[in-house]
Amino acid sequence: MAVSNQQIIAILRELVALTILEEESAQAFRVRALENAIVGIESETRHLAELDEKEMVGIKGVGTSTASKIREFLDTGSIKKLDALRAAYPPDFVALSRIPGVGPKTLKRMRSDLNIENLDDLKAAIDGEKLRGLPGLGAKSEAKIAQSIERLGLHGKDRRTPIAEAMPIALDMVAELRGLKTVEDVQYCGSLRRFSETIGDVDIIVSSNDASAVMEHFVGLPSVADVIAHGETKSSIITTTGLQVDVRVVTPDEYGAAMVYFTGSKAHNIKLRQIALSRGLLLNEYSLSDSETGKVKASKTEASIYKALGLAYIPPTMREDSGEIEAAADGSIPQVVQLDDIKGDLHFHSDWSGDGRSSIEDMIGAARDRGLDYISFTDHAIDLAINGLTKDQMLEQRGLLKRKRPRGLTILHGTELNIGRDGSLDYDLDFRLGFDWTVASVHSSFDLDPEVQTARLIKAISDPGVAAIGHLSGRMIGRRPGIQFEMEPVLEAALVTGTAIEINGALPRLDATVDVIRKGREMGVTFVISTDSHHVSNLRRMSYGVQQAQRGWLEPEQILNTNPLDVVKKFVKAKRDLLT
Ligand code: DGT
Ligand code: CA
Ligand code: CA
Ligand code: ZN
Repeated sequence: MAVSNQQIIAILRELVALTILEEESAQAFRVRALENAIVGIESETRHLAELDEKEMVGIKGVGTSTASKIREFLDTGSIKKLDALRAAYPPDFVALSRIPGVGPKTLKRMRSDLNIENLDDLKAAIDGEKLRGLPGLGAKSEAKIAQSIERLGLHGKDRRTPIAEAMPIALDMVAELRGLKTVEDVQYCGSLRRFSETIGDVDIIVSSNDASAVMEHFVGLPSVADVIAHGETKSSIITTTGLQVDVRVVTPDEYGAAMVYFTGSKAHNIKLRQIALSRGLLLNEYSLSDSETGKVKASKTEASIYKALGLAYIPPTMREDSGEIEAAADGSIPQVVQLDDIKGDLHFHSDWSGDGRSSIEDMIGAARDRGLDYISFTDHAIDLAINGLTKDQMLEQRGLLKRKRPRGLTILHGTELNIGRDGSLDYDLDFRLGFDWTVASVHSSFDLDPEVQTARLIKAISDPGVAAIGHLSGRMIGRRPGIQFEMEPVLEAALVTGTAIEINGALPRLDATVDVIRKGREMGVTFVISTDSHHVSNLRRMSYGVQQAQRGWLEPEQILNTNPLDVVKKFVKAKRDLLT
């Protein structure tokens, strides 16, 4: 099967990460060239595999050197330069570059002066107070690096992969396997299907009567770096990015039972098996059967298995043994939000924002394609360096949007405000009240004390010109821990002022966190699920936001944008009436 653009982007991303190490700078010319190429290819609708080098160079951002590397990859399955870089910088060493405070120059020094090759070496150097002796570092930066390691939960061999890195790889492999003629169905399972923030390994289940063909194809995929096991019905590989993927092939008859088993969680499975035993049944990865006669009661679909166990169906995102089985048994399990319930998107950028990458027209087209009833453009407000819009630009945009009347789609004019260090906001209150919708977010000062952050958030929440708080913690999973704040007072303030808390569907964010959603659900806080799209390809994040909401057991009634537009407008007005 042809190499997909997504696979090429993955390879280029790896090249970027390794080139930064080699050049000792993220600003180096070669790094920028590769990054520009990635941006261009992300917007490209043609298959690169079908283009020659000249046509590739025609894509915005793609230079001749990158084009020839892509061609080399397509022709030979590898790139000599990349192979050399991989040899020079093994995955354990590259992993160190993800630690905040460890730049490429520091990393090189650590290696040359202290022989640091992996996390264990680095920890030993920190314990021995050796880092502080390196040029440019001191006791303070040593402590900061130690804290980053602690907060990110990077523990040597059991390194976990952020969902944002694992998901595209899994989706790609699922698509590859689905393309095989003998494959009836494919599903990624395990922690990824439960939508965990970090993934140990990816587990893929394939329904097919021709296991060996599936195995053969799988271990030969271009993103495979190492084959750990290649069996008749199961194989394990390591991808070029260092992620393990297990694939198992089952017959169509066993598919449902296998999905239940390999989706887990383990604790959920153990409880299911106990329920089965109490009913004289046996549950394993092949079927649910009568423990005495062996007669199969259910196996083809997950739904049939839950039903035969006397349980309501439990969505994968809820299978954590946190009360869902008991709730499914007594009929009290919440009917959590589904993608179909969502009517609009209220956090949406265009290329008027410095970091936006699609035009207003293209973003409107994408929203219509998704069948949304309403959107609110929320380009960045002035205080965000480089990216933000002046008052005049905002007014110009408002006028322009007023003239657009796409059929079936209502366009609101909003903005994404920046919550300053002290909770202050962009523009003045009158100007803020001129928008139809506003989302206010933290984009700076991540390291303040929790009391200060709490007061900061509450101040922003108390502003009548703020309809919602965007990506509440500001975290980037696996890269930045996000602000620390006291959850209850913040949620309480949102509740009493009538301010929505966003569930941001960008995979690196998934913010609000599950803890916040569960607590807010209990308290009766209103949430809004948003994509924070900066490009037409980002609209798929709505499904990720929905899955995050499901993990918090959230029902559509508590989510603002499951409602028609007039309810959204009333929500904004009610807060303004209350506070002005
Ligand atoms: P991960 O990979 O660490 O992010 O987490 P999972 O949940 O994907 O765990 P993994 O890959 O070890 O196993 C996939 C699923 O297989 C797991 O969620 C439940 C099932 N499973 C694995 N080992 C056991 C076991 O010993 N007992 C039971 N009942 N289920 C298991
Ligand atoms: Ca797994
Ligand atoms: Ca596994
Ligand atoms: Zn945004």
